[in-house]
Amino acid sequence: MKRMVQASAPVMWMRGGTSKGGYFLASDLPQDTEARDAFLLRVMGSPDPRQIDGMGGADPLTSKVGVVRKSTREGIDVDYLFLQVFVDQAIVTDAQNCGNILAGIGPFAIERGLVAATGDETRVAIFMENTGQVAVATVQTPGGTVTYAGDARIDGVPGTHAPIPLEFRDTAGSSCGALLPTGKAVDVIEGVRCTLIDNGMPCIVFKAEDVGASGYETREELESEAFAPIREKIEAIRLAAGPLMNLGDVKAKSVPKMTLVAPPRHGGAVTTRVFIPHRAHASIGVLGAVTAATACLVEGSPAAEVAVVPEGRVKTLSIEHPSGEMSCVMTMGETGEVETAALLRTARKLMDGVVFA
Ligand code: NQM
Repeated sequence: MKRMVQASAPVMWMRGGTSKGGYFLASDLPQDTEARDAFLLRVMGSPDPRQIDGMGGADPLTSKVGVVRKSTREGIDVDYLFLQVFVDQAIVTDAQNCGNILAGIGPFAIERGLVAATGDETRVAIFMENTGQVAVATVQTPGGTVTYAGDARIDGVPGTHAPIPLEFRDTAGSSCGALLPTGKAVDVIEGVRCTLIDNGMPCIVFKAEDVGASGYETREELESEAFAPIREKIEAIRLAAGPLMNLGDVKAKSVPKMTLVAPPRHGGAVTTRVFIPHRAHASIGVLGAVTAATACLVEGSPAAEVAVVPEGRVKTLSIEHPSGEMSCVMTMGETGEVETAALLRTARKLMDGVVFA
């Protein structure tokens, strides 16, 4: 019997960092996962490469959903579940987190009355349900109201907006069970030296030159016909590495992300180009950047070989990407592990209303 799809739901559409998507209260979505996913596919217009019959922007970076509820956990304000709605396949997955959509969660939670503003700034503690970890976002709330206007600039987004600093702690092994799920700095897969790593996002990090790329390509070049043989090689590495990373068969999964690294060109720590995993990222994901920065700190890894890493217990690693850079402030623990990571994002409310499936 064909199931009925829920007809509509209240939603806020927001840009979070360099991504965009629908922000829902958990109570406004179907509680049954299958019904929820059927609703969200209709909302986004998937599967269809153009998402012409829905809200999605025909790009994985604009086909995203944040589901938010008030938390019952000690010291936590809200719980956030991230859902990636595939563009050209009927798949909705919670198998990855998203630090860009995370940037909109604090403002959304305050706007919906789940969190009270506490003065000019409001700190929102967010439990990330996908990986069971906590992030703290600081939202500008002058006069007790969220403001999106400000002077902060992030690469990949035109103009300036209110700053939303994000802090992460203990993100190692978020989905793979350990920072280095194979226990090694280097695994050779399909003849390529790779680091299988997860500091908030499962990633495979390897030198661009080892797959025949420069590492300085534009997004268009990475997605061009001429690059197809390299993309095939990269996908072969991904499929072989998935089970080694405790992720099982990753054929229909959006992780691990494939991170090509090369020496920095603009005074940063490292240059990156990322496949997420089949489209090329226009910049880099937030937890993807934290993980790439962490790879630069793993002794003997391909990333460490090309990176320029600053001294000190607190290090700012500028991760260069196709539309600029993302600065990750990493605090190291006593034994050289990454204890916390912090970075700057912005977000903007685009519409608040009702979406129809
Ligand atoms: O890594 C895209 C994005 C992301 C993920 C992706 C992200 C993160 O830019 O935390 O933000 O890697 O699929 O939204």
